Amino acid sequence: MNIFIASSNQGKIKEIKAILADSSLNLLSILDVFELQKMGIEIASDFDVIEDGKTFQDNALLKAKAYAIKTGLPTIADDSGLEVQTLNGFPSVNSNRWFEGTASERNLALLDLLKDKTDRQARFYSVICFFDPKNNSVQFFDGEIQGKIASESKGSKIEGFGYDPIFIPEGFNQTFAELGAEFKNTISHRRIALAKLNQYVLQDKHLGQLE
Ligand code: ITT
Repeated sequence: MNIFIASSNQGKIKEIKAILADSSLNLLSILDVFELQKMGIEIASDFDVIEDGKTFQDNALLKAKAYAIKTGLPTIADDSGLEVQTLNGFPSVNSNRWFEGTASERNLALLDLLKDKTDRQARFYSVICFFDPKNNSVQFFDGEIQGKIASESKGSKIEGFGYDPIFIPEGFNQTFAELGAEFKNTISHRRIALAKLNQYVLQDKHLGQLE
């Protein structure tokens, strides 16, 4: 069962593949150039979708639909972000866009916004959209993980992407980057949303639609 991952973020693609490694799904992305070529699918490595939706759901749908139309494959897209309580949920859907610079520069900029704040509560939120171009069916699955923003960036040279070096999941005292991808993938917002997706596609009544 082929499913395309609608993402240009290599860290995210790697996580989605790792989380669903034990499922029966054959996951493809822009990185699988040869496999796609064999299937007669051409998609540029810089294929881009303008994410101008107001919500995670809007943007997840925009991405899933665009890649599904391009590839002809059932497609999943993840739209996700970090929401910091004392900043009224900022940066939320703009997590990848509010600051121009590298991920580590952005992490430092966020730490700077929080430098005098004692309330460090935050959450990661993910919405996965599943779009099947055969019948235009759309499904959404979500997941969240609560935690706090660290006082400094830690573990950036170890593993992870984005805000992983500054996010400490609830119940732990190390950042996601320090805890490592293998562990992160057992508890993350993305894991929770993808587990729901996996349940959905494995139900008999949906199997017939996917080849
Ligand atoms: P695609 O849209 O191509 O999938 P993107 O990185 O632009 O890639 P989003 O629009 O969903 O993806 O932006 C989500 C941003 O939120 C992401 O770039 C990270 O900065 C942050 N983020 C989301 N989940 C994260 C995680 O598990 N660890 C660290 N940062 C995360």
